[in-house]
Amino acid sequence: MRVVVLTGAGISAESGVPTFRDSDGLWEGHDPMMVATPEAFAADPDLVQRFYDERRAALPRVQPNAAHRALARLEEALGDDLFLVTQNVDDLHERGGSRRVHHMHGRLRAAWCTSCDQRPEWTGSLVDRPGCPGCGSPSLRPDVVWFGEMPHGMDVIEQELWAAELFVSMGTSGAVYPAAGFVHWASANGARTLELNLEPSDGSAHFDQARHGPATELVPAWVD
Ligand code: BJW
Repeated sequence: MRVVVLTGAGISAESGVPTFRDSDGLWEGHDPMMVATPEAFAADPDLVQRFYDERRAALPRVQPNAAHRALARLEEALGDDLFLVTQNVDDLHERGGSRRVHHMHGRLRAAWCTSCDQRPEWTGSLVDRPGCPGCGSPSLRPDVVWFGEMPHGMDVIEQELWAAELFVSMGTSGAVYPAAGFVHWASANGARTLELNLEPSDGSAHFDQARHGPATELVPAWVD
């Protein structure tokens, strides 16, 4: 059976990674949603870089949880019949054992040179921003997808959704498109759809089935 799994911030919440919309936390007095925009980067690049530097620096302090590990077991069982697409920019799926992860909103550990279009890994040596290792330009930015930008690999995602027999969305509020619309793309082609989330998401009513609770309980129970 061809399965597409979409994950969001809720799957990493129990690892200690803050979600976007249920945290009351401001970052240095800013709403994180206002920082994760091209406009914020144009207005104050240092502030936005610091936001991502801090999140990147926090990665080694968080560990994959039972939900990430369950999805790695699912990949073992289904092989190429599983397509795992995440909105998360952390690396917890990979560290949980998943080998093929499609990061539609980019990765914290990657940089993007807007001058030469290379995407080097954002290693420790890039923290001081010496410039792009390819062309030397200072135009490196985090390789993440902000509002108004095109998510990565939409063509591949669309193909997978059309071919899916089962679509499962987990740990996402359903507030951000195009990911929030995947349930419609999958069900239009006859896939069954399932939501696993702490609470009903904005799109809950569009799924054939929904189960609500913490990801570390729901995801292993569904996989195993
Ligand atoms: C738990 C839990 C636990 C907690 N267990 N669960 C209509 C159609 C198409 C587009 C638009 C549209 N209207 C507006 C747009 C444009 C816009 C958009 O969607 N705006 C909305 C605000 C309305 N979208 C875009 O601009 C996107 N690009 C685009 O549309 O290009 C054109 C295009 C059109 C058509 C096809 C293709 C392309 C780009 C969106 C980029 C989003 N970027 C961010 C930042 C990434 C970098 C970074 O991390 O800093 O992505 S914003 C932020 O939101 C981040 C997330 O990936 C994303 C989604 O958040 P997520 O993961 O759902 O987290 P939360 O916090 O919202 O929810 C967590 C959930 O977990 C909650 O429900 C909790 O209950 C649950 N939870 N603990 C289980 N323990």
